[in-house]
Amino acid sequence: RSRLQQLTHPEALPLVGSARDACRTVRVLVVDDDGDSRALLRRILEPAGYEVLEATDAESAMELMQQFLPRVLILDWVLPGMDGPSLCQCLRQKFGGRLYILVFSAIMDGGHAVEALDAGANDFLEKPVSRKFLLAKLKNARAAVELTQSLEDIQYQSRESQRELLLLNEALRQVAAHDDLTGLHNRRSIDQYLKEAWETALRYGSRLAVIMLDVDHFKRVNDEHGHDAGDRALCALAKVLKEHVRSSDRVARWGGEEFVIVCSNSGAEEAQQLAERLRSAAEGLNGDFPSITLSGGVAERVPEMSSPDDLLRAADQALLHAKRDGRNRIIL
Ligand code: GH3
Ligand code: MG
Ligand code: MG
Ligand code: MG
Repeated sequence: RSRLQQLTHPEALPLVGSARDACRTVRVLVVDDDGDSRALLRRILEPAGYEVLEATDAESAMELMQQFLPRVLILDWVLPGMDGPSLCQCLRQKFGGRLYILVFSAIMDGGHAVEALDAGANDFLEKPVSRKFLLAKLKNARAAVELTQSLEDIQYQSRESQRELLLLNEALRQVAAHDDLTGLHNRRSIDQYLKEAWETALRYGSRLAVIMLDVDHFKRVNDEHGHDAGDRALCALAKVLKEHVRSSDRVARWGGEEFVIVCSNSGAEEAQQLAERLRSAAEGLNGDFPSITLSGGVAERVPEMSSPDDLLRAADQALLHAKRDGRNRIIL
């Protein structure tokens, strides 16, 4: 593909420079192969406060468009390489409503004018042009461009506030779903998650298991070492739990020193093995906190159960057994 084809392709090259910067002073791109004609326009436009860019053909025009994003374009209708209508259409397609196109021609009879407007031009000018007439047309162009700019600014701002709102919302959702001390999901979050996992298991007939863990004699741990030391033990435990589970398992702090793990696509035996690994890892933990042990109950969804609560109750029953049987153990 030629350079010109590359540049004029609607999806070619992202815009360089931001559209927002481009319009502080109105930049006008004059596209004309005739040097005298360009010089004349520059002499009129610059003293009137316009920034003038010059191109001699379609290719350099597209290059300058990419680079400087002028908002107003004065386009000579007869150009080498690519004719006025094609360039006009292509510019309109690529830059949309943010570009004001003034077609400039020595033979602007009715037919040409219609052709220019059809190709997407906003207005046209006849050569030779008087200074007054040109500036009047440019004033119009400027007003149109500024209006478009304001609309773009408003759209930009509303997109920005929407984005901020979404981020804030997401942050709030994160805070609402997590436990402050351990960073694990909290009870509300795991409740919701379990409901969804339950529905999925029902729909696909997949297995679903739950582990309920409780720190043994934690009241005693607190009494002997202080509440802060107890907190550090809970945090260390939470970290271990997170590190040991698969990505399809979800760990949550269910209450004070109780944790729940929802194991999707796991049967009772698999969950029991995981619980056992967790129990053993907790037992082996040491650091700047009192040592602890865990009791755990495991349950799997069976057809007799009618809701996630049944599953949780079954895990809680098993946990109770583990406590009664002497703690630091997992019961299925
Ligand atoms: P068991 O083996 O039967 O579970 O005995 P336990 O002492 O662990 O059970 P109990 O439910 O009687 O006591 C739980 C204790 O956990 C009481 C409470 O002070 C402590 N606890 C709950 N939440 C926190 C917490 O966030 N930080 C600390 N440090 N302690 C907590
Ligand atoms: Mg020409
Ligand atoms: Mg407890
Ligand atoms: Mg306990």
